[in-house]
Amino acid sequence: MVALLRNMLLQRAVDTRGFQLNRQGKIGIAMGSEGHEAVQAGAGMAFVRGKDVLYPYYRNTGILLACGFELAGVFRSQFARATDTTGGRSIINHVTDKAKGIASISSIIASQCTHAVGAAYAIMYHGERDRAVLCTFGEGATSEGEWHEAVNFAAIHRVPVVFLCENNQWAISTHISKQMGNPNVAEHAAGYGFEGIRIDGFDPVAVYLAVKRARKKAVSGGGPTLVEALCYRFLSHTTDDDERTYRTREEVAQQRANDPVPRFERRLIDAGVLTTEQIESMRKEVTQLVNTTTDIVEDEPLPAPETLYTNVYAGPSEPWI
Ligand SMILES: Cc1ncc(C[n+]2csc(CCOP(=O)(O)OP(=O)(O)O)c2C)c(N)n1
Repeated sequence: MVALLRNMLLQRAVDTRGFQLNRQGKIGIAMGSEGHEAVQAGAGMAFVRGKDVLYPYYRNTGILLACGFELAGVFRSQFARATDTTGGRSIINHVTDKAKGIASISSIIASQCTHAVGAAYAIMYHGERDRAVLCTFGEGATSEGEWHEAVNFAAIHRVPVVFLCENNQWAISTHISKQMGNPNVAEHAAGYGFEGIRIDGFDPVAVYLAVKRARKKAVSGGGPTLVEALCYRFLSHTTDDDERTYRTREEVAQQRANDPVPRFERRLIDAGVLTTEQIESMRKEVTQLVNTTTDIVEDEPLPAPETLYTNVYAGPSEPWI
């Protein structure tokens, strides 16, 4: 419970810093995940380090951190430094860490779903029993053909994958009502013949338990599960977007009233797990960590101009799985 809260506080501190750095003109763009903290902390905790493979999407800093990705790596990507896992050549958050089972993020919405299913098929093909793939995406991704191809293939071949939909109701300015005829994403799984469940994405424990159960099913040959976690994006899609142009202040305020971070803090205080003072000192600790890390990474070198064409064309490569 304490680790879940720490991850949630860290996500929020990273988010806040990203938006500040962008406004200071230090980074090109920032993508906030405020409102997704509980989904990401819970799902990350269900991920088994050293075994599982994560196919994340761009709004997943929290899951990356919860799966063991280095905090400095997040800022190396934001600052586009040479030390970044892509050598400072990708758009922010498109990091990767093969040793930790964190696959590279693809900007093409839903393309990670086919990649994830391919990786899960490889795990099955090699007869590996206690490994699963966690594949995350927003509800907007479910309108893409590639999403349907991925879930269909996964269902037919019963591959060990957990699909986690972070349903925040908005795909940039497109509301879910303009995205699908049936706004219950979990129910879409039934059409493909596998289980879909809908959970409260503002509750990290509910997410942890659902993803953990789906993982257990996946590794024991039970095939995929679609976990739909209901959450909300409190900030703009990115710093290049202005959410005030397409949604009402009332709607945002209503969702804010249910903010997963203070809600989980209150739960831990009420249960006697932590005191208000302990939470405050944890908040200070993560903020300090973010400040120090930002300073260190900012001083790291930018990619050298002569590396401009490095990794542009595929060379010899090793398979992920
Ligand atoms: C195939 C494709 N179409 C459109 C885009 C542009 N785009 C980037 S993010 C985004 C919204 C996706 O929304 P959703 O999947 O709900 O995730 P969220 O950002 O809300 O977490 C779109 C349309 C893209 N990157 N790829």
